[in-house]
Amino acid sequence: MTSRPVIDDLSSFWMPFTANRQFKAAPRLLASAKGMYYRTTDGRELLDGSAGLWCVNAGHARDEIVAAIAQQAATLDYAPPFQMGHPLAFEAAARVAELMPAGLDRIFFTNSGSESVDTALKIALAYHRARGEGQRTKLIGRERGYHGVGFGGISVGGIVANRKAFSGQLLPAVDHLPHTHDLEHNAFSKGQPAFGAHLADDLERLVTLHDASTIAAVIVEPVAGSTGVLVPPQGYLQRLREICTKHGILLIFDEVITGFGRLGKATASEYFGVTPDILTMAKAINNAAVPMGGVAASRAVHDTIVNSGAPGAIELFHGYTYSAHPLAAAACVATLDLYRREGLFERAHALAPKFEAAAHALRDAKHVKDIRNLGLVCGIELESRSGAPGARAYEAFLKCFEAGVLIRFTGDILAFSPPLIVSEEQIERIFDTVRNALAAVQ
Ligand code: PXG
Ligand code: PLP
Repeated sequence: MTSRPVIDDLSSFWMPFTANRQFKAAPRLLASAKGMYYRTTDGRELLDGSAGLWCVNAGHARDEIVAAIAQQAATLDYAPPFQMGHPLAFEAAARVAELMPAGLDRIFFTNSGSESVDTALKIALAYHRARGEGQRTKLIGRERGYHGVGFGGISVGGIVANRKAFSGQLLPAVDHLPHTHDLEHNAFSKGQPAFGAHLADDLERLVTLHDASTIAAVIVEPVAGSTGVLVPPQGYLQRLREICTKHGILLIFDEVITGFGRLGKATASEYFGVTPDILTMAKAINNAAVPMGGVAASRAVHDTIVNSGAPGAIELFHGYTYSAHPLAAAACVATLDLYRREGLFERAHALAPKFEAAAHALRDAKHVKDIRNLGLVCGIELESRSGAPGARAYEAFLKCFEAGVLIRFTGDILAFSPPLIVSEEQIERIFDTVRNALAAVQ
């Protein structure tokens, strides 16, 4: 395979969420990918333990998806989505709707998780306004929540590093629930931790403080991904749902990571048996082959907004140039076909016990403070090195990279979310590599 010469000067590209100076002093560049593996520009093979960035659930460069995109690019490269349409947009929406929890079958397309979150928050406000409750404007997020990087997303999000530089201009009417991470009670939980359902009751406190009549929506990740794989305590999501319903507050599940098989079901909502009013998605919606995201709204939410407009009027003043982009829609339909044909959600479900056992076998590995998992996602939290938070996980990540395994880290937490096509041997290799890496870091 011919590859282009690697450019010497990496300075033009301002890299996202990256230590630019450190990276450019010792770059890690990917040249190609197939199935479970990346290949680096210096020709080394990398086993993908993170599905790219939690998104390539069917494995890389799948022939069916590649062909669908190529054919679409040659047939209809672009179609305006405002007051115009193309058939694949409607097909993709119908196919996504089939996988959503019952009733959430109205799909708005975006190009990323961040856009999905901002779209969902706007839909929540528009819904209450259309019902004549326009004073319901407050949005409730959660500490340690990640909802992308739009101003809406960082406002409801709960990650201080993503907020502090912009803190003077965050959305004004926002409050936060406490996070559910509790190692004192729940360290080394397999699956859902037993302790912490009561933390959902904090929503009642916020309702008492603000009054329900001012609160539009609560947004949470069913399983928090970016802040280090925080699995919800047993009963917690059910409790949140009950409190939202009781007070007429919309519940939004941000399923950008959990959607499309990560937990062994189409959605976390299905996995936990808790149905939100609005659900955000992105990433694995089309195997990350072309940027795409979406928002699933309940019929009630959709119909309230759409039926409130005057005939001929645009009902929701919101949308993106690339909403339902033909290439993204083609990749989406091909991806959902592949998930179904290969039974990849069921495969993830079947592999989960093996994955759990392989992860928890690292309980006695050096530096390990906690291991937590659900479906095909796992977090391993390390003791931080005194005076250098994050350094240990970064060095472990580098050691794994050198040993040919790609993992993800955030702070001092290692995160694992392999493509759903991962084999048992590859699962063993990922965690063996991590064990060795941890033994080798200070
Ligand atoms: N919501 C959730 C729950 C996410 O996980 C987003 C929104 C934003 O999606 P976009 O497509 O705008 O990035 C995400 C994205 C990490 C990591 O380090 C996680 C994400 C993105 C990048 C890095 O774990 N999740
Ligand atoms: N900025 C300008 C000047 C634009 O014209 C547009 C779209 O037409 C946008 C931003 C928004 O771009 P997008 O629709 O791709 O989000």
